[in-house]
Amino acid sequence: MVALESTLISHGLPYPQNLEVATASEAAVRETTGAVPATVAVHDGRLLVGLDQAALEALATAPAGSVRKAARPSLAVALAEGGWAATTVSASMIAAFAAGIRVFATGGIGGVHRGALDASRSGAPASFDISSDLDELGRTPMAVVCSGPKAILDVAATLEYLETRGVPVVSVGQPEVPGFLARSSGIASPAVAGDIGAASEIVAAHLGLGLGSGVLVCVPVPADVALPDDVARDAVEHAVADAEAAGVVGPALTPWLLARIATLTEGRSVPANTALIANNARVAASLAASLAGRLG
Ligand code: PSU
Ligand code: MN
Repeated sequence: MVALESTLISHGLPYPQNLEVATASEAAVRETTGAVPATVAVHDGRLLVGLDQAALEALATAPAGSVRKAARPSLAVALAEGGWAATTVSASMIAAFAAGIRVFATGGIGGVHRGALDASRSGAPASFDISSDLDELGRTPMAVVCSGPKAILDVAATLEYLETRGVPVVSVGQPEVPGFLARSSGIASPAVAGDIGAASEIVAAHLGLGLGSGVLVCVPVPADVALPDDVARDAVEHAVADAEAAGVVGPALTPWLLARIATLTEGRSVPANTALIANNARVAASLAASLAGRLG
């Protein structure tokens, strides 16, 4: 089984690309013989692990603002209030782990936002905005396949936080941590695996230790759709400055930045984002296949 999240459907990408990528990710998992996808969401008080096509469509086409974003701290509210909620990495990990799933795929994880730890250039105080995705990785023992922390973040601080919380970060096929929409973040990866087989050895060893934490497996965006490093960096710098000027904070910040980057790159970020998500689902399925029968 490979779990998939739903916030990227409802909050991360525009329609119809969000529905296309949700469908393509499920299909990408099924390319591996025996692998089964399970997209996670909340509906009318129930935590769903596995959505049918009608549910994916409901999430993808819901009017803006009508679907909650459920993370570890907001999951109870989402369950109690009814209706649809999309689950972030943290809430999806909770649900998937409870269902016995040990491999999960997303686009880019949340992390330490820029300006979380120190005052910004414009004088705004430190926001302390650190995604609950990071603590979830520190406490839920499963493999999370992504294309690195989202480039909108303070990637170096995010990696330090993961180290503190005991989360191995393994980049596949390159010495640098992937840069989400770009191939490289420019930061050396704490650990490197030559291929998925080598990554699965590390995942099996880590989960076998019973330390309680998860492991982050980072796969770069496919080269044919990757944004050039400088284009990605420029768009991120501008988007972060614009968010600060617009006063966007809290759970709204990540969706706002992703939408702003799409505008600033004249839509070029969207094919990169959708391709990396489906590719990560494909990689997660082959990781799950090589782990099958090896985890307790
Ligand atoms: N990856 C993407 N697009 C997204 C997200 C991840 O390619 O929209 C979502 C994930 O659900 C992640 C969330 O858990 O953004 C992080 O939000 P926050 O920074 O508010 O914790
Ligand atoms: Mn946050």
